[in-house]
Amino acid sequence: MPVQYTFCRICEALCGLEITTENNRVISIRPDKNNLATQGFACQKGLKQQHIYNSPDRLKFPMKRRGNEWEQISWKQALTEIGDKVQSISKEFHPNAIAMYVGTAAGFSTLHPVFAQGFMTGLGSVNMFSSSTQDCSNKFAVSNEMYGFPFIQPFPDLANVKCLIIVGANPLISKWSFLQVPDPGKKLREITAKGGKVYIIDPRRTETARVTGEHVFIRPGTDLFFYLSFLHEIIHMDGIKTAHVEKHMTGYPAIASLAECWPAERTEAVTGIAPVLLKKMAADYLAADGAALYCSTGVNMGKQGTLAFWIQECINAVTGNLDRIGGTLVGKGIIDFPKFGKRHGMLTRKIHSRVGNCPSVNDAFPGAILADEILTPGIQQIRALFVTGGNPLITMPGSEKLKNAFEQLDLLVALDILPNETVSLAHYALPCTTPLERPDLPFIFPLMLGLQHKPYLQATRAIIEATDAQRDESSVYMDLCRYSGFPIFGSSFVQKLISLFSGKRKISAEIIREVPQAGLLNILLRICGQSSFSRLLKHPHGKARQGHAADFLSSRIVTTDKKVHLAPELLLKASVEIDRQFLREKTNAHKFKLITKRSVTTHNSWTHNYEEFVKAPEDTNYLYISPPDAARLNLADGDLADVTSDTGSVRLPVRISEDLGILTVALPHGWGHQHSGLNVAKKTRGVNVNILAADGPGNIDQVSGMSVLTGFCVDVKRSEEALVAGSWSGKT
Ligand SMILES: Nc1nc2c(c(=O)[nH]1)N[C@H]1C(S)=C(S)[C@@H](COP(=O)(O)OP(=O)(O)OC[C@H]3O[C@@H](n4cnc5c(=O)[nH]c(N)nc54)[C@H](O)[C@@H]3O)O[C@H]1N2
Ligand SMILES: Nc1nc2c(c(=O)[nH]1)N[C@H]1C(S)=C(S)[C@@H](COP(=O)(O)OP(=O)(O)OC[C@H]3O[C@@H](n4cnc5c(=O)[nH]c(N)nc54)[C@H](O)[C@@H]3O)O[C@H]1N2
Ligand code: SF4
Ligand SMILES: [Mo]
Repeated sequence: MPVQYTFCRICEALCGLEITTENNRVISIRPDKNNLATQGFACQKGLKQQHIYNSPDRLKFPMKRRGNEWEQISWKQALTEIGDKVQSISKEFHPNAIAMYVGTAAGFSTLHPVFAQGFMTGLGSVNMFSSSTQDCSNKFAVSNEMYGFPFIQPFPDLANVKCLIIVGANPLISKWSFLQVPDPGKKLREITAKGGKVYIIDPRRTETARVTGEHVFIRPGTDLFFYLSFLHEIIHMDGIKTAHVEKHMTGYPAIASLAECWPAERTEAVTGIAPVLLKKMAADYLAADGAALYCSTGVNMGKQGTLAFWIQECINAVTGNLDRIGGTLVGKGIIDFPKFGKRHGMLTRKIHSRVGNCPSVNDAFPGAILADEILTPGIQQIRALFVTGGNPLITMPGSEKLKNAFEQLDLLVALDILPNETVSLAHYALPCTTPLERPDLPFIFPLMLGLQHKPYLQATRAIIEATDAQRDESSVYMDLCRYSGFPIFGSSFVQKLISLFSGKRKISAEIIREVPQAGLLNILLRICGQSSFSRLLKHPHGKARQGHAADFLSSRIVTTDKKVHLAPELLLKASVEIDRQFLREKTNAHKFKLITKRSVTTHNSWTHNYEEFVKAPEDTNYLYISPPDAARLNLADGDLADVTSDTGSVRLPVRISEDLGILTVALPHGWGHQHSGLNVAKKTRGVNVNILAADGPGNIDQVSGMSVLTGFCVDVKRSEEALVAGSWSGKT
């Protein structure tokens, strides 16, 4: 049976896979021991992904919904009807009346997000939304201000770091974010085995904290105050590399004066971190020959995610740890992307939304205003929405309002592989190929930003062919442009050229066009000065690239004065909120706060349709609560609790866990599948946590548009409803 090598495109670890196929079917998936970077590491999701794709629920043909009934239609009918509707809405109202939401799965393909953007550019609509404002826009917004381009993201040099402080990340489960690190547990153990220090700052004693390092509890949503005190203590410990700061940075006095009011003794009241412990961490950080602070979604999704990340980056910079071996490094992609992007004005456009006047980040608006953009009357009111590789109904805040808004759309089109909750409300579902059915390169972070522990490049061909009418998204967007009467990227030349080289495929009675994906990936590689796609395929386990170097400050920073801007005006202006936030935290100190929690086999909202991943008792999400809090509320394991926020209320069973801090409850997201076309997931009992999260322009981070999905206040009480035969009503 033929064996092929590829890499997984579900999460950022991009694990090398060895896949055996027979008659165009995947027989087995094993980790590729010889993959240059991932060396035999892979997780259950990656190794069993074929079962998710082979589900009888898989979208196979374009589908049109009439009421609750779905009808199979031809591509021609789908494209004609959608194209006509796009044209009429655009003409009658405004191109901005047509919007798009790009989900995470789109980001894991090279061509999908490019062609999705090409469709929107061709259409002339600025109403782009993406999952970034649910996980990381704060990082893009800060980097744009400090380093001159959003896609400059320093990452810890794990091979050499001597003191690593991880804040709000759980790499053992998530496999890191903004850095490709397969087998994170091994990497972390290697740091401590060599005598290095690892601290994990998290409201929950996580799986990562169990592997190695010292766990430090923090009250959710207070990371900014931890960082401010850390900076304060470092200044008082004489830890600033003054000459280095003067040479490479501007704005130091402003951040020093900001940190001055926040000694560890003051912030303990909200963070719960004892001053002696915080000072010990700061001392360890300064003493280390190479140290790094790293944060991820636990910080990003909090109310102060932007300011917190800003201060983190300032600390790494002023202590001389930014751009040094053993500190944080700035990777190199296959092209100098910041320089290229800056020259071509990419991703730095500053536009504001119609509702709430919110700024765009990376040319996308905050997801949390999408419902209001649909519901607020006006010529540019959103009337049509394309959802591509995402499931906003489950993953965005204010799910109930969003559902109501989606139901009012004149046109909702979803490009997906499965009939998720968003698809259930769509007028048209367009079936797409899975990662195993398309050729590809690693996604944008490793490819263009060099966010890789070990730099290498890999290409893959399609492992199997699509069996039914599924198409890759770039082909679908090319056709959507054609039928909507405008060229992709607004360029007739590009549209004609790609069409000229497009192949043809027969599906049932129709002939459809296929974009030359490998050819386009080849052009991308060649423009970036790399060897061809077919040559790269000759390295099935990846091809090594040059190692990382500490040459960012000396030669690659793209601010106009070539210096790191420690105190950008935009962030300083936002910092006036800090005092008020501190008071709010103090006032709310007696309330429960809700945090996030991921598990190995669930990936956001979309791997719940495979029996093995959701076998009872893992057929629901649970509310994790500490033993003292559970005792106080008279809750035993399995009892039902009602969790209520200002926005909504959910009911679910509790699991008592020693790992939670006091007044902290953890609630996994991605559940609430009872109304989808996913026949396995549908039977699961979990609830959608985002019913509790608030949407709207007043509830987002004003600089980055980030939704607040962790660290917000909730009320928890024992439910009056008894658990009957393992079921409950879910939403209260
Ligand atoms: N409360 C709370 N909310 C959260 C989070 C949290 O921690 N807590 N996490 C947030 C995070 S980090 C993120 S990134 C967002 C994710 O938000 P989304 O991107 O909206 O959600 P996903 O569940 O990842 O949806 C991915 C969809 O893509 C489909 N898909 C998979 N592969 C392909 C493909 O190759 N092509 C196409 N066309 N579709 C494909 C899947 O079937 C699924 O429907 O959610 C966020 N929401
Ligand atoms: N198995 C699995 N892997 C995934 C995903 C998945 O859903 N499942 N999703 C993928 C995606 S899209 C992303 S973006 C990445 C995310 O990768 P990570 O950012 O590592 O995400 P999490 O595992 O949710 O880790 C966040 C941590 O922050 C903690 N936390 C919550 N609130 C706070 C807070 O206020 N302060 C602090 N200091 N900590 C807090 C949580 O307890 C948790 O341990 O993971 C990716 N990998
Ligand atoms: S960790 Fe799992 S899901 Fe992520 S890339 Fe590796 S195999 Fe795929
Ligand atoms: Mo994410």
